[in-house]
Amino acid sequence: MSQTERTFIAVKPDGVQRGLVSQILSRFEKRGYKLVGIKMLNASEELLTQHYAEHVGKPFFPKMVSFMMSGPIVATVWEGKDVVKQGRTILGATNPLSSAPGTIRGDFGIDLGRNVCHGSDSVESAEREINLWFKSEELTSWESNQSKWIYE
Ligand code: DGI
Repeated sequence: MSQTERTFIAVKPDGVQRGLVSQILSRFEKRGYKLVGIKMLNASEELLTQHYAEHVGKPFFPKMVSFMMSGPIVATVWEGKDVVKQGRTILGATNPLSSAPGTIRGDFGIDLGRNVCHGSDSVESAEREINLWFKSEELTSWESNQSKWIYE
């Protein structure tokens, strides 16, 4: 499996407001994944409509977009073997009440509309989301000195 697989992970406005940014990102770092892009931004309605295109028209959509615009988001890109699937596991189930303890949402969330973080759900979504949130020059390519201690 490729060690250059990438995923898009975002700390939503509730995670930023609650001071959870470093705790969320450190779970990915400690697991051994490599951070290749990071920025803090206020997302526009246009960006969020593109990001959540599959949910446009659903009853919860307007409230979700206004929540996502209620404060800054920390957008990140992580690289490593199986990072898309493992990222979703680290985040936990979409609804925090169904998330296992030990996952981010299971440890830090209660309500579905305040689930703290976002993670791409497939390699294809990851590519789409990374291109949506980041310009190519905002992503870095670097060799981690730890990689030989993480990968056999
Ligand atoms: O990829 P996920 O964030 O795990 O889940 P998703 O793509 O199905 O939904 C995107 C976000 O939309 C999710 O993190 C929270 C919100 N959402 C999804 N379904 C509902 C919802 N919010 C409300 N209020 N009600 C829903 O049924």
